[in-house]
Amino acid sequence: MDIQTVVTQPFEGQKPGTSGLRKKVDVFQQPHYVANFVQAIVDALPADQRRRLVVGGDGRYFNAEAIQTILKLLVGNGVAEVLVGAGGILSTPAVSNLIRQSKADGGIVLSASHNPGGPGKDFGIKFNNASGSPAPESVTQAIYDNTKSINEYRLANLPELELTAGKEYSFNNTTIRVVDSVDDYAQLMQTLFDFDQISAAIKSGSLSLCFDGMHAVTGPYARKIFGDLLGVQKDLLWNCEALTDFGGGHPDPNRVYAKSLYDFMMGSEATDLGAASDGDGDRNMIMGRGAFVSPSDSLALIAQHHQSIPQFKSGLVGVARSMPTSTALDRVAQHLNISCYETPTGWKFFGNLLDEGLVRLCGEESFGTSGDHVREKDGVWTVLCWLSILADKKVSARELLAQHWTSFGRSYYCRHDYDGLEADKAQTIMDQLAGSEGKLVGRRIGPMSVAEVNVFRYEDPVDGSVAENQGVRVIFDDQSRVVFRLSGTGTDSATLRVYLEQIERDAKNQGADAIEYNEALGKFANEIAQIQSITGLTEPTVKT
Ligand code: G16
Repeated sequence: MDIQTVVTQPFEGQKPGTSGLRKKVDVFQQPHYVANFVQAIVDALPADQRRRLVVGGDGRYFNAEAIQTILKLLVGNGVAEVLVGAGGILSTPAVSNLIRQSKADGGIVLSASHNPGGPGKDFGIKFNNASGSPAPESVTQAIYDNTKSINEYRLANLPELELTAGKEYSFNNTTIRVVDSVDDYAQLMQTLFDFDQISAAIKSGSLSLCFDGMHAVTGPYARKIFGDLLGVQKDLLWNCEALTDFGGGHPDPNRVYAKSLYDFMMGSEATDLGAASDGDGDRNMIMGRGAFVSPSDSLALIAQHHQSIPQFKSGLVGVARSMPTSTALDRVAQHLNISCYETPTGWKFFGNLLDEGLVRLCGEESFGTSGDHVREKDGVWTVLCWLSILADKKVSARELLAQHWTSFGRSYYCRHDYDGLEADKAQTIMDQLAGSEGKLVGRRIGPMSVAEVNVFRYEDPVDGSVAENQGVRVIFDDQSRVVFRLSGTGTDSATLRVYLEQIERDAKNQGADAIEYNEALGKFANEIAQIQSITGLTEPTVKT
């Protein structure tokens, strides 16, 4: 097999963001673009850590072409073994699992997650390390540095490979094995949950689930796990045919983009549990009959009821949340007398805590939750956690929420996103907020007054690495908060995220809608961040 050394030049801006390199698909379609970036990944790996790699993506438009290029490149670089998902498809948590199970040196994940797919839409590539975790910043920086100086890459002259499960190819020193996209992951789930208990509840009619796959990667996983193994009827597994453009939708499971599921769960036909997952299967939305469960509450309730989940029967040890995620988890952790870590946004920051066994459950406001079984957030797993809790407690999700709020107080939580901002204006907002403590301390809104304003800085307790400038926190005297940060996953203009959290401890005031409850705080946030005067925007683009 011929190996060609291809002369190339660096591309501007191949800098990984919150979760890998995400750009418009036509940027990735430029000649050399994918090969440059993947060669930069390979070059960032020490020679003895290129033995076995996993490759898979969420199946979005351009996945199939990019996979073929990556296989040529990995053969060209002499990687001994490559495991690739059938059709080039693996959900993000399934990649993480396969890396861990096969003791691979890492994996290459093709996804732009919840961003839309199709011509003119988004694409992405990221690298996960040997523990299955998105690469830490030291590695993404090394990859970025390589992209700036790259002048050649090595490509094997392979034919187009048919990626059917079970196929195996040998070229020079490389073996490529095509694995079923779902099987290993489904087996893992069966070791973590009591499938007999859940399926008995489903089959007896005492527990029902409606799942929306949003025409994204989890469709086949949902059909196998919820349908074949747990007995959920086909007509309750919506949009489970994976499509390269996600059916033209926005595969982001929240109240706005999973609106049909939201409306169904608020209606008279609702099931006990409603759930949706995103483009690459790591995000989730959870609803009970007539109740939206915010991701922060979902995380806190999973922690509270961890004894209903076989994986966590031996105890949680510790838990972690990203900084903007609500403090509901902290209160449960305090009650359980376990540690609660606060990390910057980005799943990669949980990796060390999980690897060290300091935490077993993590989550983020951005519709992500997972445990120590993989090193990615995991949508299907979260649904199984909720099915386990409901099957065990035999109480509705709505009732569980109400009980939780009565015991721990309710963090009324929502997020206002201001999309389409010019990057320099977005930065001006952040800069002026960072220096605003003197001006803001003592400002009142209703009964609350600003107690502290700070810029979040994280020092990793395991390796001492430091992440600066991870968002501005405005903290009130009753622990309510407004957090500001810039999104790191967009592909064109900047997005300012404003996270609103008000803690209501009085049970009789805990039944309101979170978006409405936080309206005044959202206006206050717009004013103190001077969003209107700097950008002209009086209202956020999206409220979730
Ligand atoms: C990615 C990361 C998440 C993070 C989210 C935040 O999610 O994996 O850990 O919370 O980005 O996005 P942003 O920077 O836009 O606020 P995903 O699902 O896009 O991979």
